[in-house]
Amino acid sequence: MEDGKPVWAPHPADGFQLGTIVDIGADSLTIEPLKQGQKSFTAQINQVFPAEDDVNKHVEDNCSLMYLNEATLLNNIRVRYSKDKIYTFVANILIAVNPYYDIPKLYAPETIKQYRGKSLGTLPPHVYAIADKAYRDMRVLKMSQSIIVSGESGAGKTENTKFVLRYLTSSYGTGQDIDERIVEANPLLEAFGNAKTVRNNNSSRFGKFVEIHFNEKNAVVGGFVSHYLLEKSRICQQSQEERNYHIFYRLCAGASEDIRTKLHLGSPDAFRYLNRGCTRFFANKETDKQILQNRKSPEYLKAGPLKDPLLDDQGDFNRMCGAMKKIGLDDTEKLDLFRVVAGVLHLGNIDFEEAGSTSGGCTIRNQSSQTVDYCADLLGLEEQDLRISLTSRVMLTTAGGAKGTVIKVPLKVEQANNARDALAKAVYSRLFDHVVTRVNQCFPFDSSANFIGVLDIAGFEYFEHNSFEQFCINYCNEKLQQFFNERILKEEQELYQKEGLGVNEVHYVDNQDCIDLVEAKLVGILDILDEENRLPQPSDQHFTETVHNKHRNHFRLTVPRKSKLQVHRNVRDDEGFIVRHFAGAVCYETTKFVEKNNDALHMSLECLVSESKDRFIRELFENSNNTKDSKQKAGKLSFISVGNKFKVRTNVYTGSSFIRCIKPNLKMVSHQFEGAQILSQLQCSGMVSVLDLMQGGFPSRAPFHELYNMYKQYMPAKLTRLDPRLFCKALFKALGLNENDYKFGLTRVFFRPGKVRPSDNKPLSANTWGIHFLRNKMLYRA
Ligand code: AD9
Ligand code: MG
Repeated sequence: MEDGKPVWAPHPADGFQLGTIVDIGADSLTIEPLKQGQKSFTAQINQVFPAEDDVNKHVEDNCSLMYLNEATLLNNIRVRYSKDKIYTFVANILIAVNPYYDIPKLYAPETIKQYRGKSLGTLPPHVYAIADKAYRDMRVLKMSQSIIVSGESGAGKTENTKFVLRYLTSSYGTGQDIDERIVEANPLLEAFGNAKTVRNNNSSRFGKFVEIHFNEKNAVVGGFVSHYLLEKSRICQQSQEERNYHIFYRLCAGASEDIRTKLHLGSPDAFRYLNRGCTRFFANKETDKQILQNRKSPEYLKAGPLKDPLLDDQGDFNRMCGAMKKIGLDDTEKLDLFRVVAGVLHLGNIDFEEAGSTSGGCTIRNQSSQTVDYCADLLGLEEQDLRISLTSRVMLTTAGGAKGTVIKVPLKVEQANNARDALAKAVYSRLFDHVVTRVNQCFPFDSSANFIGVLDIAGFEYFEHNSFEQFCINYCNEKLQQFFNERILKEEQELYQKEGLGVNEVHYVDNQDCIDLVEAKLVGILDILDEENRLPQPSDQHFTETVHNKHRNHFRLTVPRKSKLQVHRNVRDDEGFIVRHFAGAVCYETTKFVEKNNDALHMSLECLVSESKDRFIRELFENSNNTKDSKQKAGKLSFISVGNKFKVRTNVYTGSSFIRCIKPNLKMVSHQFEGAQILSQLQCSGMVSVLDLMQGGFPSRAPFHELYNMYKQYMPAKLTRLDPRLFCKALFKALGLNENDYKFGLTRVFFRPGKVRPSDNKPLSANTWGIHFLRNKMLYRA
């Protein structure tokens, strides 16, 4: 950072601001902002970064900037975003900023055609460029590829995933039904697995890995979707201003009169599972406020207080039905799905009250009588069986030495509420599993040569209160971060070493210890939790104490009382733990960890549904190993570990590309760039470590043999007799390249960052011209 040259210094809202250094202290700098009328301030030396000469200029590949640091990256993304250029490369990694509006032609069929078969870097950065690279790599290397899409809630992961699927099926499909089905499966999955949250009106509450399979000739033959961890708690309760899964509201809003009558549907606010979390949605709009005030208005009566002005449930219902038809679901199948959805809604309306007798048990309230009828009818159950199963539990007793006697234990009101909710969660999550299975039947394939998989899972989550769901999601992100570190940082450094470049090592935080803390055999948190679930009387408290006891003094684990935040300090040590993740420390409150880790139902409920008169309901439960298990252990609560199902195997991904999605602002609006918050996303996603590596290293490179093949025809015959490495040396001399800007490895040549920047207003030096020339002529990335 030279005297008087502008630098980027921290700014609380924008991330960075331009200034000049006016004084240098021991470990801090005094900065005078360039903006008129602002006061000087001090900043730590390691938070101040050199700025590019022209801060209004932007580049497609961030690596072609002169200075690679978090400030120049943020500025480059900012300038590009202001021009609707939402995609930017950092070498092979694609950064995608959510525009929150449809940019004209960005995803048009013509654009798809343009990107087909083009090398990375020849056209502007785009999600299509990444999709095409994955395809070409698959074809050339004959190896399956994966694209890992990450970012926080609302950053655009699901939308970009859909663009990848659409691109691959329309560019490399066979033009048959199957291509469309792969795309049309999404509205169905989203109807059942997405919901409105405060962060995203269409938030995916499950993770998915979508594979598109190709035959020997590299044409699309089919697809396969795997899903991870549907958020079950949402089925029974939602936070303020959040909703349950879309399907519930859509069905209420869009079903025909005939179906409404059959399923006894009313407005969404008539159902407990829909009307508890979300008090009202009429957020800011004046018109919506007016509608809300006039509770007798036709709009209000039709929509009910749960109508979200931002969502069109009725229109979405029709679109969803269209998608169902396209993927081949007939009316019977459709009605099967709707019947279960309605059954869950009615189940939620069943209320209990204390029984008058001395048994300590409870009964179903009189007012709920009809609801019980509806629910039993829709789920194919005997009404009396449903009543009994919800208010009592079958247990095995060993009392009086009479081993194995089955007794019925009455449930208290609270226990019956829990049983009802557990049944609702089990039925709905099985229904979701079924939807995924059914979707997979829509694009079957006999055999495939390779696939391209796209991973779309929730990014790192950190709320005021964090529970089991956040624990699983963050663990999964920890694994992905490790995979990213290994793929990008470790491999890059190993390559430098192998090629003998003598580049200083870049340190990044290895998070293996954090992963071990969660998944290690026996002592890992997931195994401790499983062990707890197997105890006769498991408790969250005992589980939490075991975690602390087993990992005293673990660098990654600490007690809530040591938190910097008051809200976490209020959590007792036996009610939670803090894990230091790569992206920050998170305090997990362990209440309900044991319950949430168990996918099994009480025996009585399990038997009830698995013996339903309704074939469809029976099948939902037959297909799970749950039933068999619970029958074997009659009377005992069977245990099916949720946490272990969630253990991620990142090493199965072969060749892989990364898309880092960025949410530009919290308001979810277009044209608003909140610098500080974007910077923190870039830091969390590991992009900053990548830049450090690139700044000290050589982000662009080309194998000698490629350069040789490309240029031999232009060179005198004498030169072409040289071996490719010597040939390249001669070529570079001929082009007049500066020796500081590149390095010869054993098999390829590497270029320094910032040396390939074409300039608009300055004539290209021989050196820049030479590299620029090479860059345009060759596939410059290995
Ligand atoms: V979550 O973790 O599932 O809560 P995502 O998946 O990261 O989240 P999503 O893809 O659902 O976010 O994007 C959120 C919203 O942003 C979408 O519903 C769109 O309205 C909007 N969006 C995202 N990407 C684009 C885009 N490329 N163009 C236009 C977009 N709008
Ligand atoms: Mg999503």
